Amino acid sequence: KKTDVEKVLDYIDQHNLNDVTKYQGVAKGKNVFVIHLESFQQFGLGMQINGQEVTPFLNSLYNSDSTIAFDNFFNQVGQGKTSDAENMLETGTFGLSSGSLFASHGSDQTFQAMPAILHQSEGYSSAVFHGNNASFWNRNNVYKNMGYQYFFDASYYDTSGDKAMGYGLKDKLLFNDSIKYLERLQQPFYAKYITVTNHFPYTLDDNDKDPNFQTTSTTSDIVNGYFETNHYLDQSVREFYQYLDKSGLAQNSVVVLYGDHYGISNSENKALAPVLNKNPDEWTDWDDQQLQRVPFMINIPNWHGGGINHTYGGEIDVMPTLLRILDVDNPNQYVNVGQNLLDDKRNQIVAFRNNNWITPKYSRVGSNIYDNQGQVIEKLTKQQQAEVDKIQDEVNQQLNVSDAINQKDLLRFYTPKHFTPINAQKYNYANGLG
Ligand code: GP9
Ligand code: MN
Repeated sequence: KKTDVEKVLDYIDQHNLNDVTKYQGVAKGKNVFVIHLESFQQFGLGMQINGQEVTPFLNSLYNSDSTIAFDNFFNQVGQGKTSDAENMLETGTFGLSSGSLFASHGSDQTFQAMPAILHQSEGYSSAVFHGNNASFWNRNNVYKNMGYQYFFDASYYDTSGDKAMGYGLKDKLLFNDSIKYLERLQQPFYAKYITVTNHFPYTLDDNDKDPNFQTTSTTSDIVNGYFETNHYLDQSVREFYQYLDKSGLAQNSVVVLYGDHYGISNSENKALAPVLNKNPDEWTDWDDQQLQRVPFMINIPNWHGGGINHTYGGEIDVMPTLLRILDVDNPNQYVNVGQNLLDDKRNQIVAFRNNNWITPKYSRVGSNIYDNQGQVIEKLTKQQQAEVDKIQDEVNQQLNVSDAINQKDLLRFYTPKHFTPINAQKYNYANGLG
């Protein structure tokens, strides 16, 4: 009888891809910036409102040949929202089927996460910059178990007066006021920036609004506000890139940008549909699923050879992908349930936390199976039924293996050959010394 760990390792052996792909090592040894674009969905990219691009800078990154971009990349978060996205990107496992893994397990979970892997295998230092309190989503405890050396939370910035909004320091200030800490980090570093301004209910102080950007005039303040905070977020990232260029950091860095989950919930569909040139009366839950796309971009300044990759994938696939573009040794020794986005042997099955899924051919939303044009397939042929059943099995297995790892904290019993288990006591974020 196999132990739980053996079953997990068997799954990973047959599910992980280990081909050397086109971009293997393309960013080896570079500083890694991870920019978490809060609540930013793919449909914002390329959108024009009243003749103005909503996110001109992100559009330029997306279309640049210095960027490997994805247009069928989906968020796969559960109730843990931002914290589920962080968990997927840095541990290669899903959040929980309910609640937040960070909150319920994070304080004493055994992680073998990206900051620790990159530090031990490639000598990276690591930091998170986030304008909210350290205890939100239990991050101050989780990050120590992930091996983050530094966590520059709200206590490191001046958040007085109108400098903070909603969940913390406004994004333009986060990128600017964190520079004095970033410049102290030993290179190469892995630095994650978690933005907050583009967060429900998407309000902006008047003096943060761009007078040249005229947002939509739908019946929903949420929808109208969303494009304003999208635009603000875009300006924040542009200003950060100006710093990267001026400081020379752009030369030896790779910038990973991703949207963490949807921003507009389907309660606003009536107002959103016309903005997307859709008829609100024809909107189905297939359309809702289509909007679960979020941007994922790997931008390497002054490098050429990128392009838009149409593979179907999601947040669970980011870790195996980054391990390869950074050329980390023997990437398959690190437990994750994803598949390298750059490997064309991928099964292109995107599992959602609620057991729904999407592939290039079909998608399942609740009790409906849709074709890729959004038509419900009322009567599946035997052949289609067999295909759909196989996809569902893959989805259930991927989620079950992930839940076994997290619910039973199985990494206590498996340590990669050259990995030293993390000792959380080593980290003290209060005075910023790792
Ligand atoms: C909280 C911020 C927002 O610090 O990350 O989190 P979310 O509400 O998206 O989970
Ligand atoms: Mn979020």
